Amino acid sequence: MERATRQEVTGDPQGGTLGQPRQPAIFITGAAGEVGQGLMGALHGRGAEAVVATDLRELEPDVRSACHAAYQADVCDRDGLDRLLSMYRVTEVFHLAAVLSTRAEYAPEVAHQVNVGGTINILHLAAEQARMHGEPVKVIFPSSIAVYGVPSLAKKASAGAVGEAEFTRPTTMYGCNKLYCEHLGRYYARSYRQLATDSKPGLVDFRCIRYPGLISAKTVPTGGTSDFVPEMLHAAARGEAYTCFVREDSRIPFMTMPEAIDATLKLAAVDAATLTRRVYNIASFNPCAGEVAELVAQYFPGSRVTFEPDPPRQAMVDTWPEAIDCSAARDDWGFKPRWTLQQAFDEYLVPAIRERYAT
Ligand code: VAH
Repeated sequence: MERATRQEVTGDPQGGTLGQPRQPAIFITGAAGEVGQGLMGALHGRGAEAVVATDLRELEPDVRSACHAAYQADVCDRDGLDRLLSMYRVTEVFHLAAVLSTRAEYAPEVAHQVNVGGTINILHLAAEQARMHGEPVKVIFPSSIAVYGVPSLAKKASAGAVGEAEFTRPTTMYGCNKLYCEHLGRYYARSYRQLATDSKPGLVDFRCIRYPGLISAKTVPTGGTSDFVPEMLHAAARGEAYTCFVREDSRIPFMTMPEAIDATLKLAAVDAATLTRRVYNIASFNPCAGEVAELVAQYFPGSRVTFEPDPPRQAMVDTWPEAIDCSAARDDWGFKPRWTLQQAFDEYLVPAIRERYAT
């Protein structure tokens, strides 16, 4: 088991010396991932608490330079995390480390270890930090539309915008993991060690966003099943042909990475009193793969997209809803999409991806 090793420390590595108050810190796991890189960029320069970033992989120099301290650490290594964070007073955790849905179907037990074992380590760490410092610790957790398991294509077509509590019968290990972690988060927020004499409710302020498929112009997707849209766009921008692994009519909710990061930070910042639930759906648009291919062809006329459905991956996508109801996020904390799909292409995806591949 890889131990937390200090990769590079910028700023005061001790986070305060013995006897002095520990430095307040925002802790990020999975900082080298697509969402992690987007979040690090958004947090950089916000001037809030120190940002302590970790990932199993080495962090890129620009990610390292955007934070107070960066470490290679394994979320499955509870002792290593405890040692690492004993130097800080953790006020907030963005727990992004995960094995995504496609990769999870090749090593489901590893996915369970990371996605569930890692999350329970983070929730435990947050509870202990909160108990030590006398303040609740926010844990911001990305769930996914993979928690849904719509039973048939007919039901998928007729279901309309699906609410948070509907069809939560996932058929993937990743979806099972994420759904269970949503329940774990509620437990740590409301009932943690409820029979213990020193039980203290409210130690963990768990807040969860169910991400749809995410499209980033800056990072190339890996390991996801919703990645057919970003993969198609990046291939076109590189001038490469793309063979799409789902049917043209495959339709699920999506949003751009900047919108997902904005929503995540908004949920993290909002007053807890305004929240009526722990888990929120968010999404911006829900194109089918064929509609995305048509848009890609408009901006990249030389693009060559063919459709060769991969049956098992297609079956996973077919269990995810065409649309999700985001009214709870809208009503509780003012979530609203920034772009339609066309606007996203015009104002973010195409300009940013052209710049990415030009340099
Ligand atoms: C995945 N990007 O493809 C994730 C997503 C809907 C699935 O959460 O695994």
